[in-house]
Amino acid sequence: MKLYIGNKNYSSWSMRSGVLLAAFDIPFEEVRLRFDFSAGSEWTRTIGDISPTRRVPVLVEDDGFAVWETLAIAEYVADRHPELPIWPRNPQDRARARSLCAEMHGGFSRLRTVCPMNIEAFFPDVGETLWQEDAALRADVARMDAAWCDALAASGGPFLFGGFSAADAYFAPVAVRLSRFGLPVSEAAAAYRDALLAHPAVEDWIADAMREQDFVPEDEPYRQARHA
Ligand SMILES: N[C@@H](CCC(=O)N[C@@H](CS)C(=O)NCC(=O)O)C(=O)O
Repeated sequence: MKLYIGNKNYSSWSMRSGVLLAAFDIPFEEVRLRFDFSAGSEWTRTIGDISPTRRVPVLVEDDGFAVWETLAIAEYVADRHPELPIWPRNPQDRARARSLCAEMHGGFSRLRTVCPMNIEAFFPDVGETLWQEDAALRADVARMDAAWCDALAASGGPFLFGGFSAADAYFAPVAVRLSRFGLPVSEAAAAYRDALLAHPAVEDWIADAMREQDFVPEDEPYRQARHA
């Protein structure tokens, strides 16, 4: 099957699906579509044929069956691989993991808006100013910190439900945002952030993103050019 993704540097939703498949060693072909939304670009010419929402990620089976939306991709992959603990095995842990993914899917909007993922760039000054001035950002991070700490305390870590699961893939881009913007979190949350960043599937994604060396103005609220 193929996983269509956007720029690895910017596409947090692509990262969730890509990291999930890689973490569980599920074979797939990665197809990158550069975020170039101009008329005639590869993205503009092809995205409508691949994705009904014109968004990535999209998982496409060899027979053409497509699954879009990150949460649906995680569920589909888990259905296809019941032998893998993509979701925690315990029903209550599984429910918690799904709650956290759903919360991530629809929530934390301030964090997502003001601290967009940009793997190759570090904005500690921007992060510090945002932290001082933006109460909604602080509230998002506080809620995330509490949710992580509750799960880690119950499981004993190092990941939210012990071993790596779909919930951790969901928070991998958040670990990047926290580190790139230097946002403060509790000790336990910081250890989890670092465990996420050190997971081989996350490290591989980050290494690929660093190699992209691309600049997409639409995804760059804090830079006018690379290395600016
Ligand atoms: N809810 C969707 C969000 C997907 C999404 O917003 N993808 C972004 C890239 S991270 C995208 O394709 N943006 C292109 C556009 O908005 O035209 C999911 O979970 O997959």
